[in-house]
Amino acid sequence: MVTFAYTIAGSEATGGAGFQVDLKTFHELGTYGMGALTCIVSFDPKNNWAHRFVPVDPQVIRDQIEAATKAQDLDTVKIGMLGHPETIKAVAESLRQQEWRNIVLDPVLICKGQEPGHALDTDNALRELILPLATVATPNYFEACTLAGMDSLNTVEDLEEAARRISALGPRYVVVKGGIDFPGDDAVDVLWDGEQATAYRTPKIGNERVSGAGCTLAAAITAELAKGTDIHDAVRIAKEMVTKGIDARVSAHTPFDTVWQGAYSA
Ligand code: PXL
Repeated sequence: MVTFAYTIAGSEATGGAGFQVDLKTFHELGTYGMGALTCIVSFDPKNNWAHRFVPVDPQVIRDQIEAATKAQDLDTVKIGMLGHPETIKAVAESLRQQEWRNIVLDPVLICKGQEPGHALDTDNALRELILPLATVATPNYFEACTLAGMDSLNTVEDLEEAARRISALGPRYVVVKGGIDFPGDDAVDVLWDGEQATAYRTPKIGNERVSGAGCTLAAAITAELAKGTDIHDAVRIAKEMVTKGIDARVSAHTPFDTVWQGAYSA
């Protein structure tokens, strides 16, 4: 039987992040990927690869979600970049049309190239309308600080505290990704499962950001949860996939290398 994994996310035209990464990850983990586009990001090579951002019309987002959810009985969805308050309203409304077993929110907050005023509205709308619907949230260092109201995360206990605080805003499970901003030699992710925290550690691979790592992690958790994998195993598998994908990263003319999802099964 085929397992479906669904994403509601933005296109990043170079293939390094967003919707493209979600579909590649879903496929790599043996699920049938489907999705709705929320926005189109085209980096500008003439301007330091700055983000050019175009939101998709909210009605077109509703239409896409209607088409997919009527075509298949979907129960697991990943939410990636939304980027605009009207987008967030449309997605929240569409999500409330049916029951979901898993709503995995990668709380992509600000994106370079967006206006700060806009970003604040977007952050607030995400916190108010989407976070309470999520069953899993996967904030990175910056997003965890913002959502948890903490200035910095310096210890594993800080990662746990941030995860607990974000869980209180809605999602039962929270994975805080320490990434390269977290001090030390390890890339540390902490899962709060509502009762206890589990830390997942791998040695950092270099000290440069790799594009698509966060998208890959959240999409892999989504695919695994869709297949019925327990959250602890889902996070472990997802981290393994990201680690292999960073090890085998693809370089580009953009400022960042990107994760190679195909390295997982290769
Ligand atoms: O990595 C965050 C992200 C998610 N989705 C889209 C993006 C980016 C970053 O560039 O463009 C569409």
